[in-house]
Amino acid sequence: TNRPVGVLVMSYGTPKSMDHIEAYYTHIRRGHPPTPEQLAELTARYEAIVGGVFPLRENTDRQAAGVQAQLDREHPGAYKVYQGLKHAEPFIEDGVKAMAADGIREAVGIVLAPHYSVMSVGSYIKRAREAAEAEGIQMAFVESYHLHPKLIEAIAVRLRSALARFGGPDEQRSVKVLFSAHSLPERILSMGDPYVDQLLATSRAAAEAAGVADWEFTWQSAGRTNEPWLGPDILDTLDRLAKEGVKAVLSAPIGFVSDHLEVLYDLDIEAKQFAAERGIRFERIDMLNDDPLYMETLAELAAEAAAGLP
Ligand code: FEC
Repeated sequence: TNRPVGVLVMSYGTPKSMDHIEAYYTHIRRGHPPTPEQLAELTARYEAIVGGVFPLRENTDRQAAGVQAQLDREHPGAYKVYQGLKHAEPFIEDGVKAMAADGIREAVGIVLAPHYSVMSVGSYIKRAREAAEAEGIQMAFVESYHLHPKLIEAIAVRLRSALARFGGPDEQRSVKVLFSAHSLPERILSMGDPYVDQLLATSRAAAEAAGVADWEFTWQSAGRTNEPWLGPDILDTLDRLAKEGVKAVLSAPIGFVSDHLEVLYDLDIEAKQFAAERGIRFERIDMLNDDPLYMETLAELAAEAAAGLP
């Protein structure tokens, strides 16, 4: 039979509307509803960025469509793309059920996050694998793609064009590039998790490709829990850089691929203001969103994973 191979494109998910923030937050907290204060605080952050539209949803939709279009160009009719979200509808399990309803027997899964941690990508894969087993679908997964040459090139292009905003070569040389990613609880270190090493490898490769000599890696968006999270946080890093006399920072949040809350609020509003208070000009590279090089990266990886299916 010539059934297409399913491609489950997985992403974090965002509320459908302002009314859905509580349900979304409760899901992130594994079923524990937020306090009214926590809910109000998160709602205020969304209000600051969205104006009624949740950009992550549109970006994930465009990325899924972009991967389908790229696969259709390379392998007409061979693949059908489905979406599965971690914390919102359509959930990962809904995506797997949709494949089963269409008669899909073989599928690959890929996450819209290039770096593997057992606490991030690992949990998407676990849920998809369990759902696929329940539906009798054979499934293979892309675990990470943090050094894919097209991904690195896409980031390098963004570094170069953002650096040009600061001025000529002399001004650009005085810019500190700050790569960042979502922090995770420190206990991943004792689990032998590849997350930190993969993020540093992406940073190094992208800096080299863009000719950036002066860079650091820092964390962002740590959760507000009692256990320790990976640091230093970007705000602490900015504070230190200000004391060292740095006047210009280019933020490169390579752990993320889309415009969404952790970029549009945590960086563009919170970190930018914090930097300004310390006399630092703070700019950010554009996110990948549905950049053609990124779509090609995902399509190539999906096809490679499919080739490994039994
Ligand atoms: O724009 C949007 O609506 C969604 C933005 C968003 C992205 C995102 C990505 C990652 N997270 C990761 C880990 C955690 C851990 C916790 C956690 C909590 C939140 C909360 C919000 C939120 N995350 Fe998220 N994350 C996004 C949004 N995240 C909102 C809850 C309020 C808050 O703490 O700010 C802590 C959970 C707990 O309480 O136990 C851990 C990781 C990523 C990047 C990889 C990926 O995209 O999957 C890792 C986008």
